[in-house]
Amino acid sequence: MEREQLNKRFGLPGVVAFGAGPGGLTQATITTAGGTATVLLHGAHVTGYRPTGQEPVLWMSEGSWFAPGKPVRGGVPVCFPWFGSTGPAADSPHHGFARLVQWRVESVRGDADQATIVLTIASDDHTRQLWPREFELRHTVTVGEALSMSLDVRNTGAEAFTITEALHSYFAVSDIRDVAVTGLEGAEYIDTVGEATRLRQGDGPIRFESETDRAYVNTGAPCVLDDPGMGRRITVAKSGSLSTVVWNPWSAKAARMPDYGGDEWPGMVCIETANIHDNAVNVAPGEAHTMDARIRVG
Ligand code: TA6
Repeated sequence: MEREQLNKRFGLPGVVAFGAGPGGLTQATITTAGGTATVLLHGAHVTGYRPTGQEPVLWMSEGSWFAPGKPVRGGVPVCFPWFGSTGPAADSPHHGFARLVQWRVESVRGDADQATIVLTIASDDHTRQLWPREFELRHTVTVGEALSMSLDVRNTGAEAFTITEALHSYFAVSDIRDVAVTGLEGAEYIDTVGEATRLRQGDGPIRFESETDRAYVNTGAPCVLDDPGMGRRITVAKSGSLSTVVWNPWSAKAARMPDYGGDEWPGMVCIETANIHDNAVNVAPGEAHTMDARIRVG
């Protein structure tokens, strides 16, 4: 649907407007008293969130691609129907296809205090080639005092299916070497730097001294990102999610990524709301599953 039609049908004057975003991709800009956010129809990708009076909460690489069929490096990629390289084929797209396709606007609602956009995709000939299952996927993004995201999958086919998924949130930080993540104390995790190893988080916070790529499992706990350099704490709460991924590529891996500016790695950390590994989700025909993330400063 063209932007003019989107504004006519879904625009909320002064609150939700559709326009050309980076790379000319259609983007919803959501402006409320509590904060602003931007969401691409490409991948239903939240590219920015800035609470009023605060620095941007989400990180975006200067080297990110913004093109149909390409992943965006930053914001909140939607990883579905698989996480990482666990797709059905050797050439399955990393982190699934949901972040690579154009989503449709289903609805917009709200007011100057809080606004919600609902985006959706469903199985079609393209997705069936990648994953022979029937589904509807709905991403509900609410902006106000917090950024709330709700990823709802419904099995519209006759066969049960199992998914892994993530809201792969990239957070802006002063310097990765000075931040700490709490909330995962005592949780079991799979360290995927080098050979995958199962370990257990001690009773202290997660601190970062090198490439870090950990999938914490069987935990519904909220996380707190403590960033003294920016003088803020960011809380990542969740429901319907039993995995949390914590990632920073560090310098060497960052330098190898074509869509990641080489010297940007100190400025970000991913805290991803997920269901992966032990926490893969089985959805019976006609059933649905919802995973929620709620991000706020403080
Ligand atoms: O969430 C961590 C991770 O799985 C890392 O291993 C790294 O691959 C990252 O996701 C980014 O993946 P992408 O496909 O977006 O480059």
